[in-house]
Amino acid sequence: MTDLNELAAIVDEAARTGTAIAQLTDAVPGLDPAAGYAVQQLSIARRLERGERRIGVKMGLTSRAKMRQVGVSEVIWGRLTDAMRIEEGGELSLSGRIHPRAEPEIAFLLKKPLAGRVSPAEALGAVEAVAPAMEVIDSRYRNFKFSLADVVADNASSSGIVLGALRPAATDIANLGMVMRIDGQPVQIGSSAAILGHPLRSLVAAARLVAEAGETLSPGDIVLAGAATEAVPLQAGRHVRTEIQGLGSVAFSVRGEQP
Ligand code: 0L1
Ligand code: MG
Repeated sequence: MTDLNELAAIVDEAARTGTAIAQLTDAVPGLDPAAGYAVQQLSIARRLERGERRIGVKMGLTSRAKMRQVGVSEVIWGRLTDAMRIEEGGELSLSGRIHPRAEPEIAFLLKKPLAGRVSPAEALGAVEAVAPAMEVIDSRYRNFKFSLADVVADNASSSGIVLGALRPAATDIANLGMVMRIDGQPVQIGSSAAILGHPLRSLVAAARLVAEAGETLSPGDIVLAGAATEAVPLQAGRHVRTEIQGLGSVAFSVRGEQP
């Protein structure tokens, strides 16, 4: 029988030390997505035991561009902790990261609990504010290659999040132009409509998926809605900035000298 605790220790250690590992499914071909979520939960529990604090959840693979990029075609979710926060305008350290990529996102800040099957209107009623955001993903698997169960076990590749200024929840986020630039050059251009047709649908899906795991989204939680475009590899010394029409911008620099 597979020891899920052992698998959780493997992905946790890979994330903690920035060490690439083989896919868990190479050794455990029968690992399914449900077991992957169990591994994720156990690996995050290890982070919480080390003193990290849960701050919300991320939704992953919420756009066709993302699904195409990694060859997995299901929306997934992962857990966010305070150790993943990058200060707006601050620096991302490459230390402890393997092959990080950035992607443009929209974030929700919640003011009410949310869980289970909810309508978009109910989901919106739980939102305190929205913000431009970027996620830094860093699959712990060699060459960013994984199956659905692998990526779920690896906390949906989460590694860092940066949030811009909060905007009122009533801001229309249905179809906002998004441009991500590296050193001023556009590297990804998209629309918030690429996020499941409307980013609010991602919050609806988050409420359903956390409830399936016996959890609730809580007041004060951040929910990253998922990327509108493909993710872009990061290198030392680069400046990364995303502008979202009507929402403002969010930026960070990657620490170090340009190669
Ligand atoms: O946030 C995301 O969409 C990432 C989900 C995991 C797949 C990947 O590593 O790109
Ligand atoms: Mg993402």
